Amino acid sequence: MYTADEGGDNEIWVMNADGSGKVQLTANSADDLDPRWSPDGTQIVFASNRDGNDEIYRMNADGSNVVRLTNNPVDDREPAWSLDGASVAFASNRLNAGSTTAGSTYRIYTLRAADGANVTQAADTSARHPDWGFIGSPCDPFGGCTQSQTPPEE
Ligand SMILES: [Ca+2]
Ligand SMILES: [Ca+2]
Repeated sequence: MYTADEGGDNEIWVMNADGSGKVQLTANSADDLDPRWSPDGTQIVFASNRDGNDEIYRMNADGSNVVRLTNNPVDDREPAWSLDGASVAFASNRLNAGSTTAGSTYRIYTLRAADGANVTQAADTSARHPDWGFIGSPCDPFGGCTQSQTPPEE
């Protein structure tokens, strides 16, 4: 899956690993960016400014059934599914989880993937480009790496 600007704005496409079978999933004059697969491969989250500013959206893997998960005048970008598919982390320049006022920095928030509810601030620190860690990883999704990563002994 990738984004491409072929006429003034970005669209989301999927293709096979060998480059065959290209399918365009979005078609509009706004920027559609940052697509990420759901863990089960059935849905995609992405960011788009189709409604005037950056919001988080979810759609089926074939581009159907687009659902807007955020709705506010601040920037919401860079979504990433949790490993259980229940939540989406994203970067926003809102002042705090409940605010619709833009601040001076981006922080990481999470919301419920089903409907965009339960917006929660993940960490009170300037951050962007969230992703989730795997269980057993030495790196917490938001807290950084807490264990030293030494090579396994022979
Ligand atoms: Ca577009
Ligand atoms: Ca927004």
